[in-house]
Amino acid sequence: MAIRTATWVVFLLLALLSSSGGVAEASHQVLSEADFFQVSAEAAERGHNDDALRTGYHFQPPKHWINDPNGVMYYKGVYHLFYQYNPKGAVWGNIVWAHAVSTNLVDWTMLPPAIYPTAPFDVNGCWSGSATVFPDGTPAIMYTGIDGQNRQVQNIAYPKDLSDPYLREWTKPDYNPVIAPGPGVNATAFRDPTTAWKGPDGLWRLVVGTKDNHLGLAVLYRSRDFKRWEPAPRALHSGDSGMWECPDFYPVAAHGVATGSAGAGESKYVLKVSLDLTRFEYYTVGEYDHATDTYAPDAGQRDGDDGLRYDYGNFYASKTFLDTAKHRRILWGWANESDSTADDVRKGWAGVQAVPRKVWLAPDGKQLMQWPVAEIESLRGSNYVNITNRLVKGGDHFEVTGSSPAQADVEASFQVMDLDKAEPFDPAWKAADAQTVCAARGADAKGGVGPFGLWVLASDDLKEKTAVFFRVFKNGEDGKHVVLMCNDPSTSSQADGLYKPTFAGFVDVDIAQSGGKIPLRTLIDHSVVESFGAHGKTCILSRVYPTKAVGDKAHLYVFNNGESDVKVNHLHAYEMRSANITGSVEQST
Ligand SMILES: *[C@@H]1O[C@H](CO)[C@@H](O)[C@H](O)[C@H]1NC(C)=O
Ligand SMILES: *[C@@H]1O[C@H](CO)[C@@H](O)[C@H](O)[C@H]1NC(C)=O
Ligand SMILES: *[C@@H]1O[C@H](CO)[C@@H](O)[C@H](O)[C@H]1NC(C)=O
Ligand SMILES: *[C@H]1O[C@@H](CO)[C@H](O)[C@@H](O)[C@@H]1NC(C)=O
Repeated sequence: MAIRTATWVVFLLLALLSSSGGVAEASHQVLSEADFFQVSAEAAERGHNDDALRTGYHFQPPKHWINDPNGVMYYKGVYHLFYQYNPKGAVWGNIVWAHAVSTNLVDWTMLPPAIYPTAPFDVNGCWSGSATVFPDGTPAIMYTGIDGQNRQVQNIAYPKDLSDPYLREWTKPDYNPVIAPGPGVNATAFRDPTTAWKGPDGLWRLVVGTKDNHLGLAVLYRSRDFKRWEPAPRALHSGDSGMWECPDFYPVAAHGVATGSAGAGESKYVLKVSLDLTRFEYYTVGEYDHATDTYAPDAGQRDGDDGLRYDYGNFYASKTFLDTAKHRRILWGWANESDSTADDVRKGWAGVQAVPRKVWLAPDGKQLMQWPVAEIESLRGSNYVNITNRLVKGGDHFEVTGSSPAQADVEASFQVMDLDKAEPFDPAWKAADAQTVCAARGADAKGGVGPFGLWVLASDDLKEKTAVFFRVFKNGEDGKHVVLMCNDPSTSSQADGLYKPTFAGFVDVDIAQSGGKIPLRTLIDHSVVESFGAHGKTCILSRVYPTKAVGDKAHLYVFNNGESDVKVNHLHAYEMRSANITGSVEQST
């Protein structure tokens, strides 16, 4: 849950709206409709084309602010996505659980909010949480309520009508909260309960994120009846990285085989936490000791900011669930905007969800793999381009014409022709340095092997373009190549006031062994560039706001700014149809 934004949002809004009483109070800043339309009209005059930046197949409601995905689950043939939502404006505040359902993870029916403040235990907000599906197939939701004293407490909600596959209405028992912050627990840093799992002793367990000074903690609670919860004597895990939000804990097996709940006795587990301080997430792969109810990352796993990320870009507060229909684990994650709060207020919307991704353990057991769920491919249109075996000499680029690249799915495989041209890798570079290395050598900075890859959402004069690319280095110590994947949005827009960080991650592949080949898939969706390197080993989502490269004015190119030639073994660029979004988010009264 993104609470840190609250205060500065208020200041910005106050600055923005010198006029009427658009801002109520600190934790409930809302724009009145009148203010909203005034801001929108000014925007139109200044020539903004905000609607052209809305996504066609990345989940987003018609308007207003969204953040964390919540309570994701599969129930009776229906996928449920709940998400943090402000029903009154495009800034954080008034948080409820909005709700959408789908039978294919692509097309969505919007429903009125499922969980919203009604009782003393959530009167100041219904923040993030998770669904647990019991062995008899019925679900429950645990979420963080902000109570009358602004304490974060954990509440339970049950479906009112189990025969409704859409689970539109939820009941909150009077015995809430079921978990209140005990002695020694910081009541304003105690949130985001996980999906529960049953241990060999028959007790239910779940984890809540918290902190003790700078120590982030995943604290464990146990229950026999899902109603009375007792704190365990020790945390599941902890780390010196500040507040842990949105913990997610689940078993994984190799080869993408779906696994059950965290209690299923699998050998490997994943613990993911979202770091409130840096606004990044990391995960480790490790082992769960049922006897002590503690988790330990495997040797070699980096437990901290230098750790593995689902996504090295704009991706936060993520949450997985087990899709029992298709025996896979699916990951949802929130991508916030990279424009200013004033822009968001003007646009009337802020925040999207990344495409749902299947996650599984890599064969070497050292990291996860991710791939957009196959259902997304049903949106590929009849308009597509195929390129095979095309050589791109150092310094060259070419345009990929024939598809509609503002809303596209591009799959390519590149092959480096001369790996010996790789520049030396500095052994001092750690995983967390990927971004710095890439920022210092942007997409236009010539290299030995690379930068090569795609320019997406590019204008015809190339003044606007977002680069997704690779650079390859050679490690002097072991002679191995090191592959870096980057997203450089520094020239993505000619608009001012945008946040345009370079995002990057190393890709754990042996590129020499694969004959110099490295695959890339990039999903382009107007203001989203979501890329998957090496079949999903390294992923980067970036938000960009082109002013010229919009709609049918957007272009797609392959470029190579390295000394070594690169061959495009193949490239398929598909135009993507828009997802079918129906229903209404509005609360019926
Ligand atoms: C509790 O957490 C809040 C929010 O991060 C922080 O401002 C406060 O200093 C913490 N209180 C204590 C006693 O650590
Ligand atoms: C283009 O590539 C796709 C995917 O490999 C293939 O299914 C299709 O037949 C190809 N089309 C042409 C015209 O080569
Ligand atoms: C979109 O969904 C609605 C409601 O399910 C359905 O009636 C309509 O045919 C769908 N449209 C398309 C283009 O799939
Ligand atoms: C998304 O927005 C940018 C720009 O305002 C911030 O720098 C990020 O911290 C923020 N990310 C999250 C997860 O809140």
